[in-house]
Amino acid sequence: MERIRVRISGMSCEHCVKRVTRALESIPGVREVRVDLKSGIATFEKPEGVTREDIARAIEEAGYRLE
Ligand SMILES: [Cu+2]
Repeated sequence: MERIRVRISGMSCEHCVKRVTRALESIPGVREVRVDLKSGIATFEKPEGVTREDIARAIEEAGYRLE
């Protein structure tokens, strides 16, 4: 597991934060998700096998964008 940090665009309220948090948590093995609305930054732990593409897809399916 490694802790990573990504920036997400399109979040405007706490509902967005919840949606993004759930989207990230839906990726197998991802845990300890923290999403900050003001900065748009999410941090979480992920297994080695989870790629940036997996993360981008989950975020886009929830209606947001990985920067
Ligand atoms: Cu919102």
